[in-house]
Amino acid sequence: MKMLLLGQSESGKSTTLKTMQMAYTPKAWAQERASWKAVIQLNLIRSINTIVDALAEELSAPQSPATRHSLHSSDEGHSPPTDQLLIPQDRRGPLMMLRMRLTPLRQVETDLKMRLGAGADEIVDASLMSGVEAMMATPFDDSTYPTPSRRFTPKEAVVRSHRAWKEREKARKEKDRALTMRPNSPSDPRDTATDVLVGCADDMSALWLDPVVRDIVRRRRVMSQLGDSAEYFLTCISRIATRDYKPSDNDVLRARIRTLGVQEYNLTFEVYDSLDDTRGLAREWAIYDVGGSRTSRAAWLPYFSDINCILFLAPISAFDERLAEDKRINRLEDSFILWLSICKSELLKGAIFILFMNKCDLLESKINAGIQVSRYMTSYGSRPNDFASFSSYLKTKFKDVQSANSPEKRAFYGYMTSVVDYEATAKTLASVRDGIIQLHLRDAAFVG
Ligand SMILES: Nc1nc2c(ncn2[C@@H]2O[C@H](COP(=O)(O)OP(=O)(O)OP(=O)(O)O)[C@@H](O)[C@H]2O)c(=O)[nH]1
Ligand SMILES: [Mg+2]
Repeated sequence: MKMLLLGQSESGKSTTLKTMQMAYTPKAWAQERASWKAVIQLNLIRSINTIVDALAEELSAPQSPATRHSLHSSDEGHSPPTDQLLIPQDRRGPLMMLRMRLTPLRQVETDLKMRLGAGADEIVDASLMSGVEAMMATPFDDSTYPTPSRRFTPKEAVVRSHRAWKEREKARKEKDRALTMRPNSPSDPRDTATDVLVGCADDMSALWLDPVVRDIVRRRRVMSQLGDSAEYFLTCISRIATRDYKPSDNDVLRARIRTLGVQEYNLTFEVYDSLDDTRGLAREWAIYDVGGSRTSRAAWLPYFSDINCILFLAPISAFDERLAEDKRINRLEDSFILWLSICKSELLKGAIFILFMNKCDLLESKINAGIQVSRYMTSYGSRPNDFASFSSYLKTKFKDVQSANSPEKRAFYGYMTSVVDYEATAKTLASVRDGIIQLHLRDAAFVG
């Protein structure tokens, strides 16, 4: 069975793949889990450095008129209305010191990025720099490229270069193990990232918990620049910034590293129901995980030709967000453009389609926080601003797009998911997998 994971960047494709690895190849996964430590450390450090940047800007910014006024009043001997100060006078010194003590994290961020390769950098807004073609929403459209051929894509190079970080991290872990097996051996002398993190643990917690810093983070909307897992890692500082930290499955599901190109995973299921498995359908799956940004989508087409199943992820919490690679485009709109194009693809007409309307947990939080959907999606009109109404509206919309654009009649299989929830996702995936196998067997019997 061949499955292709599709969807825009940060839709949750790689996270879904990790769930499959955890559920179906647990022994192989146990070997891989530790290699995610560096990614998690980088995710945490990047968040801390971004918060420090915001703090630094506020510390060096000219005082606001209200602040100037209050300082002036203070000069004249009146007590300043400190609630008007962005950073109260008595907190400036301690926060400057805190900032200085966190400086070593800059070098660690650079080093970890070097170690992990290009995927460690999030994509930046390229809309003003690159040509129009590079930023097309669907450069894989059948009509755009007549004859797909994997020979002409740099697949091998891309796969190798992307996998490289995992292989390097695994090799590092092996070396660490050999080193620490020696009697009286100190901890790995090369692991300066962990050393610095451990040294900065208390200051990182102090920064994250500081009410003044919290206020800066809120006012400057820092969390929205940081991706969906930043808060998770920031609330786990004391657990992660320790010398013997070992990533848990939940940590790995939250860890973010961008996928470059197309990655092929051959999963031989260690755990599977035997069903009717005479042809190994339930056992051997090739899964292709792609990079989802607009700059990566031209590489998808060669993988369309002999695929059995498309698992499409649409992060529905992103109704109020814009694409990282092109800030002019609303993310939900981009998901619909992608979905339409995938549905109408002639090359994919024989494939089973599964849709995950993902990040439901984040959608629920946004709606509970009072964010109005209709401000961002005018077609939603005056419908109720609650999770159930909006999610069912979207489900109908995705279904309508599919039935209006598929070259042949095809069943709609749509699921509401939060793929960082392992238990729920594993259950959904199990029923998806059984369904795919049964459909495949039925079609094979029909054809044969
Ligand atoms: N809260 C929450 N976070 C999620 C969910 N799905 C994915 N994430 C997080 O979103 C981030 C991006 O997920 P990825 O799986 O890396 O996204 P991707 O689709 O592979 O992105 P590209 O490789 O850039 O195409 C990760 O930090 C995930 O942990 C979800 O349902 N809820
Ligand atoms: Mg990915």
